This record gives sequence, structure tokens and C-alpha cells, in this order.
Amino acid sequence: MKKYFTQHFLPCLCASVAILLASTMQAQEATQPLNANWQFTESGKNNWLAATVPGTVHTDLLAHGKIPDPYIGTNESQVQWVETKAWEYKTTFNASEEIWKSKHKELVFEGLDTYAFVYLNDSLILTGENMFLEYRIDVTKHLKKTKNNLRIVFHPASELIEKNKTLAAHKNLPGGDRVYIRKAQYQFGWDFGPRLVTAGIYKKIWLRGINELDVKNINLKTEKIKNDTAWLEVNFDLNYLTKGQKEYVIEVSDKSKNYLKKQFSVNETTSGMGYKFAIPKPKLWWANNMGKPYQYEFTIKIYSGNDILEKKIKYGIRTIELRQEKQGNGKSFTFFLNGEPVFMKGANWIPSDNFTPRITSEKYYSLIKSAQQSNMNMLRVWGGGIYETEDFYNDCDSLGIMVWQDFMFAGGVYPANEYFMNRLRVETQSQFLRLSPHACIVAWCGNNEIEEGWNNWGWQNEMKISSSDSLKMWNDEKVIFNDFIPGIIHSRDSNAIYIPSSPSTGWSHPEAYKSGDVHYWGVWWGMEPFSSYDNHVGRFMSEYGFQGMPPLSSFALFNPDGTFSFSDPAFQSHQKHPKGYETINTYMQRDYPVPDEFSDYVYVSQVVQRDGVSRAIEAHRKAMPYCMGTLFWQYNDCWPATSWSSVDYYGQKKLLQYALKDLYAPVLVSVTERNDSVLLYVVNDDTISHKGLLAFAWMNLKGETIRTSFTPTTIYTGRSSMVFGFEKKQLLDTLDPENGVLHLIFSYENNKSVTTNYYFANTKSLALAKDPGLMSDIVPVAGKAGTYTVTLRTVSLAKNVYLSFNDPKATFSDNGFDMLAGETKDVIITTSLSLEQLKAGMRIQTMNSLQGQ
Ligand code: BMA
Repeated sequence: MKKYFTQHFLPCLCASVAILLASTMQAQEATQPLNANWQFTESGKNNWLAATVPGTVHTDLLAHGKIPDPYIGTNESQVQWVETKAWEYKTTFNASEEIWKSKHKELVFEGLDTYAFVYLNDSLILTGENMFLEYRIDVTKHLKKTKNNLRIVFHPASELIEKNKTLAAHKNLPGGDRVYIRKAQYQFGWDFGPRLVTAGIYKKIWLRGINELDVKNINLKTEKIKNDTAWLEVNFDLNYLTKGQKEYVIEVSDKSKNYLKKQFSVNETTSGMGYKFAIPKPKLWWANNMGKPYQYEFTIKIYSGNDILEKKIKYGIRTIELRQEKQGNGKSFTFFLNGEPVFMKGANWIPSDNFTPRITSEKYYSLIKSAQQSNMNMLRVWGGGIYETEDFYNDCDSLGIMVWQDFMFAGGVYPANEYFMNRLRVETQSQFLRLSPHACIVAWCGNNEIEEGWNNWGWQNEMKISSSDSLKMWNDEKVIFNDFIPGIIHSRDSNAIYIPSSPSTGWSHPEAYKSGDVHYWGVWWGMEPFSSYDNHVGRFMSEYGFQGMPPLSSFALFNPDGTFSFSDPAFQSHQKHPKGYETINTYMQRDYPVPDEFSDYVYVSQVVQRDGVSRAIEAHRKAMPYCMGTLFWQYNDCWPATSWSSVDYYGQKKLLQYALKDLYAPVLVSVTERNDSVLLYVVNDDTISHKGLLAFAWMNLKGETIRTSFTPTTIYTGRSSMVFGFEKKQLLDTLDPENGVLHLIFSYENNKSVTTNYYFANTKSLALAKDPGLMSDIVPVAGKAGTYTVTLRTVSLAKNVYLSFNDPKATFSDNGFDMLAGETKDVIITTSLSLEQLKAGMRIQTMNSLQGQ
């Protein structure tokens, strides 16, 4: 008999309830998918309709026209009834020959959302209460050869919440009802997304047949890299299903070499078996811009005679360390990848849809590819969402994007009673074992903003929590996040990096900027000016951000009646922050023209977002190595809306996303105004130092140069260097701030250069020519259907040149940039529109034409 197990991970059987822990090998010829022929109905209604598995109740109802699309207009409010009902799913199936022949048969549920009663041939085989678990149920006794009936009844989440509340010591915890259920927290409504409390079979279901040896949680880890040799360990758990003792051999190899061959004997279930092996002269996994994210393709075999279990696993060899060393009156917060310090540049990631089963692998790839192309090297998987799919982590592995992985807890206080902790143990173990073999995951974090919320958001007063309850609640949180979770993960990997809560300290406290990671929300929530970013720089900026409205072509998709106006109810309902639009408007009024016309307003909102976040990123990078990371809030969207995202739900980039390529480039030039001085910086987090020339030109908006300067310099790797400084009046005595632009360029080896434009006046005060003389020409790119070059030329300075037309799938090589007087620039676009349509539909917006509004 031969068995094969694939890269696919499965959780393990846990005690009597048979809850799975994590990755396991799957016998290929003895697996059978059960994703077909499903039907669903509201429970008790007997109104069966075809269902899609994996899927959700909402998407099934939508497919049959039973509910309106909740993402369109104000429909969200019309579908709220769905979460109040119980729903039933059923299918019938025959067992395949191979499954039927296997001694042990299991039903595997990769994910059930959430309060699920599962019946096989009318026997209750599982009660599911946690969306974040994979269940593997022994169905050897229940399975029939033919005509099996599998039925799953999903009770409303609210029912489970009420049940769990009765078990909890505190019935009214900060965060509200959602904290009593292990279910994606953002589904209950967040300040970036709708309330859509889903139910359903949201991941795959399949049958599994096994005979003698069940190997689970196969896992690789890099112990150390020393003297040009990597020391790895292969770990796994065994479930031996036969009586007696048997000798097995484990082998680890790749196409070029055998690295390990070891004999061991098995006579019972054993967990945490581990064998070390060495890889001389290893090729390492490097993050984006540091080198190649090399992955070995290992084959792991466990065999006895003809019984062979085989698993193929892609694995990136790397070490990761987070050093928090005492420095002055604080501590550093620096990640070291393979011993090299690395400045983390990236963003916070939320689920890319409220209905997660419809996130395609193409969507994951395109978002993560775009992160890579914009020079990011880290994404933080935020704790209010989901543990992401294999697609997400595989893409991060192959594209060199490091992941800060939160456990799924956010902005609330969670119960710590026995019932909850038992479930949490399984969840923590299974997710850790499933995800930790991914080289991309460099840090684990207990939760999002629990410590911050507890200490700074006034829950205790607002909810009138007594001091004794307060003491108990906080003790519970410390147990969960300071002992329990790290205890579990460190028992499996003592090197795993664990941070109990993000941020370490709330942003209103001075200590927040001395140690740990910080979420700085003085800008936006605190209404402080963008200049506050300059003096709120901590060791690691894991959140900060500003909202921008999605492009007009996206508005057209979620508001198809075509009414674009501020009073439109759809416009209002696609903004979930209570003061979102007001906040955008306040910042716009401070420094920008405020247009009446809707499409202009949308455009300016994106310019505001781009400028605000740029200022933050530049401040953080200039503070290297004091500050060693910057992750803005938020990269993506779960539905079409006005939010902090830089890429909207439909994949459309906001102006911020285009700017990131330069802001996150390994070499950055940036200007700081300090008191009466102007300081010119070059930041270098490239892997090597650079010799080059820093030049500036101080010119008026018509392009006449008033002053130039050139400084030859060497920019050392890992440093932010103030290359040149002078008195501000040296420039402003020659030209008013409204009339000038300081153009900076750092040119270095191999004809490379980076540039920036700096203004001493805010945008609304700049003396921009109303009509800068901007000309455009569009020509198809030869041999590339659907690709065009737009050549732009301007006579005087054109600010934030923004090209758009009605094709939400169009791509632009750049957008929203400034053009100096006399400059020419090519933008490459792809679109399904014809040249004629493009010429007729192309719109070019600039801040110039809006001056005075
Ligand atoms: C952050 C996040 C989210 C929230 C965002 C914007 O702190 O953790 O909870 O959506 O702020 O307010």
C-alpha cells in the first residue's frame, strides 16, 4: 500500500471531541472532496436551493436573488435579518473505493462559520463553535458506502454568544458581544467595513482514509545558521493506529541531495518528534530588496517497507530576531533577518472581502505583488480579521514580504474561563503549527489594541466597571496574552518572536515613543496637523493613517444609479467612521482647495491622504535607526468604501499607493524644516552603501532656477544622513514660499537617481498657474494590445497630475505626480478601452485648476 501526503496542512485529532490541531499529511489517493451537490435552506422552511461550497449564506442568497447585493447602495441594512436565522446545508455522496477500503475514515472540515451542528446519516458528529479551527472527525463507524447524508445546521452567532456569556465571569465586556465568540471580529462592523455576520461552510470539506500511521503537523524550522551551515529541524506528531511496534525511517531530501535519513520505532501516539539536519552553504530566504526569497523544495518521506508517506514542502531558510536593547531611556525595536538589521516598510492588512470564500488566489496575488512592487517588505495581518489562507502566506513567501501575524483578538476584553481557554489552546496550537513553516512569518502578536484600549479608552468609566471586576478582567487578559499564548507557541519553537499586544503603549504617552511599537493616531483621531508626524516617531510605527476616497470609477460600481453627491445615502453608508467625512474635510480646508464638484473632491481627498501618509513615512525613515519600522493603516479594503486603504476593494490604487514606490524605495531623499533651517536628508536602507551626488535646484513655478547646489557624498547602508543644511532665508529671501519649489535629486552608481519636490507653502497657497499648459498624447504600445503610452508635457509646474477614465480595471505606471515646468513624462496604461474611447474618456486633473476653491 502506498500513501502520499501533499503540502496541504491538516489539523490533528484532539481528545474526544476530535478537534484538529494543525498541519498533517494527506493521503492523496485516499482523499475525496465533498464540495459538490450542496443545497441550503432557511432552517425549518424546506425551501432547498443550490449552494456553493466553500461559501457563505449571504453569497448563496445573493446568487439566487434572495437578497440585494449588500455592497451596493444602502443594501447593507436590508440584509441584517440573515444573521438572525438558522440555516441548513445538505448533500449526499457515495464514498470512493479507496476511502471505503481504508481502515480509518475521517471527515475534514477546514473551516465552519461558526455555530455548526454537523450530522452524518442523522448522527450528530460535531458541534463547531470556533470559526478558526479545522475539524477532523473520525467517521469510520458512521460512513456508508453509498447514499451518505451530510447535513450542517448553522445556528445564529447570537445564540452562541448568549450561551458563551452564561459561562463567562463577566457578561458585559468591553468590545461588546463579539468578544464572546471565536469568529472574525470585523464581521460585526468596524470603522472600515459593514456589519455582515456570515454563516456557512467557508472552507473545503473532504473525506480522508488512513490505515496505519497518521502523521500530523509536519513542520520545518531553522534552528541556527552558523559557519555557513544551516541547522534545521523537522518536527511532526504521530498517531499510530495499529497495535504493536514498527520501525520507520524518515528522510529529508531535495532534488540535489539527501539531508537526513533516520530510523525510529513507533508503538503509540507521539507528539513533537524532532530530527535535526544540516544544510551546508545554504541559500537563504531574503525579504524584498534584500536579496532573493529563495525557497528549497524539500521532500519528506516517512516509510516502513512499502508504506510510504511523502510530503513536498517549500521552505525558506532564514533566521529572525527582534532585538529590544536598552538605549538611553528606552529600548530599540529592530528585526534582524539572517543577522542583518532591517527597516520594515509596509502596511496593515485586513481581510480582502467580508465574504472571504470569494477572495480568489488572483486577488491575493495581485495585492501582494503590488505590495512588493511598491517596495514594501512587511504586512501586518491585523487581529480583527482572519488567519489568512495558504494563498496569502505562499505569495508572501515567494515575493519576500515579511508578515507580522496578530492572533485574532482586537479592541475588546476577552473572557478567560476554562471553556474559552480550552478552545483557545486548540486554536493557538493549530494556527501556529499551520503557519509557522512559512518563512514570511517573522513575528507573532497576541492582539490588536487591547492593552491600548484598556489603558486609554476609558472603558472602565464608560461601562462603570468596578475596581474588583477591573482587576479580574485585566488579570484575565494578562493570563491570555502574556502567559497562555506565548507558552503554547514557545513550547513548539522557543525562537518564535512574540509581542503580547500591538501597540505596546498608547500614543498619548511619551513612553510610547521610547520603546516598543506604537499606533500614532494623533493625526486623524486627534485632529493634529500632519506636521505632528515629525515629532511623534517611535521605535516601530505599526499603525497611523489617513482616509482617502476611492476613485470615481469605483464609486460608479457601488452606486450604479450614478448619483454622485455628498447627500447621497449610499455615499454616507459607505463611510463607517463616525466623523470620517468631517475629518477629511477639516484637513482639506487647512491646506488644500475644497472643490464643490464631487469628482474633484474625491481627487483632492486622495491628495490629502497621499501627502499626510508621505509625511509620516519620511519622518519615520529619517529617524532610522532609532525608528526601525513603518506600517501605515491600512493597505486593502473588505468592501467598497471610503477608508484608510491605499488600494480599494476593486483593486484600484489611490494616489498614496502610487507614491509608495518612491517613499519605500531603498534610497530616499527628503527635506526637513527645523526652526530657521532646511536640512536635506538621504536615507539608505539598501544592502550596500552608495557614492553619489546630492543636488538641489530652487526654482520658481515657471521653471526659472534661482539657486543650485551639488554635494558629493557617500550614503552608508543602514543610515539616515543629513547631507546638507542651510538657513531657510537663503531661499526665501529670493522667492516667496508660494512661488518656489525645491527640487532634490540624489544620483548614484549606474545612473540611478531618486528625487523629491518640496514646497514651503501649503498646496492651497501655492501660486500655481490655473492653466499650466499641460499637453497629452496617447499612443498604443506596439505589439502590446491594450497598452498605451500617455506622454505628458507641461509649460509651468503642474501639481498632482491625475489621469482617469471609466475603467475600474485599468492600470497606470504612475499617477498623481507633480511635473516641474518644462518636464515631460510617460505614463504606461493598460485598459480594455480602444484608443478612441481612451482619447474621448481620458480626464486629467491637477491641483492647478482648483486653486481658489
Ligand atoms: C486602528 C485599527 C482598527 C481601526 C483603525 C482606524 O487602530 O486597529 O481598529 O480600524 O485603527 O480607526
